Amino acid sequence: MDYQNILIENQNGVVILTINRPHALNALNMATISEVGHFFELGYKEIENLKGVVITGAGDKAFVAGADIKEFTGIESPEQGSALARNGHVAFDRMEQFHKPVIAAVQGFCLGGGFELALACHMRIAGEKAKFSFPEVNLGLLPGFNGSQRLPMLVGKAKAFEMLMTTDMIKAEEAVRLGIANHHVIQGEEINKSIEIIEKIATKAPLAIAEVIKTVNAYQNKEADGTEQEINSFGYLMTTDDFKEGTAAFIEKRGANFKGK
Ligand code: DAK
Repeated sequence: MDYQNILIENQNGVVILTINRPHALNALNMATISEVGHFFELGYKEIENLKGVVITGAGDKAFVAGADIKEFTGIESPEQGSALARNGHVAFDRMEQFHKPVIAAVQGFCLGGGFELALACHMRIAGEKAKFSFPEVNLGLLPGFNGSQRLPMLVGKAKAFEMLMTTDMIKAEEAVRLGIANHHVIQGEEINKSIEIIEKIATKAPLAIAEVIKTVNAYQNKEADGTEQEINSFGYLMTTDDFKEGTAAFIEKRGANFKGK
């Protein structure tokens, strides 16, 4: 497949997958999510001696500044919204279940859907300018790609509530303290550190690594209603007036006037 929104670079068996939409701070539109999903289903098979994947964003300002807010229009029913969320779940789950290590190299804003992308990776390396936040409630939404379920696994329920409800930004050092990031590094070293970890893992038994990935993921897969709840809540919220107001306010660069409807 010819990718339009992501770059694939093979560095001695380590793939650097770059979300390449710097004009929109690498915001994830649906096409980008499909391309990421395609790479983890089929695209990777073209890489010989694949050791692992580093996911990063183009430029030094943002890893990914969320889902593409300008694409948030035309949703008429909760079912349509939920279907979109489900597509994202499929792509991100495929990445989480990938049999080789997948590491997010986060060099700047890591927001909303971008934070969800990073949380679906097996590990995260934060540059000193990395900033993690879930701003969805500013737009009248909640995370739609399983972030509401993955975040509390790392930080616990109370901190997850705080982050999801206040939208506060978490910096690199605190991200490590909270268990969101594995390491923080000086700016510009995120990819190198990720490659170093993947090269180390590449010296271990590949089947064992694949089983470690399956097993640790099984701990997370609790068949909880939380995931269904998120999908249904997401679909519902996409049809509310507050959601329309939140997205319109962003696009028009003004404050939102929410009505609770
Ligand atoms: N979407 C679209 N464009 C974005 C964007 C985004 N998320 N973030 C930034 N941009 C664009 C800006 O509009 C601007 O474009 P121009 O105006 O130049 O054309 C350009 O990137 C540069 O951004 P700024 O001028 O705003 O840069 P600043 O340094 O001033 O600010 C910022 C950086 C990161 C603080 C700011 O850009 C910002 O607040 N961005 C939005 C953050 C945000 O709210 N992200 C969305 C979170 S909600 C879904 C599933 C999941 C989700 C959605 C749908 N489905 C199943 C459908 C998840 C939702 C989210 O991610």
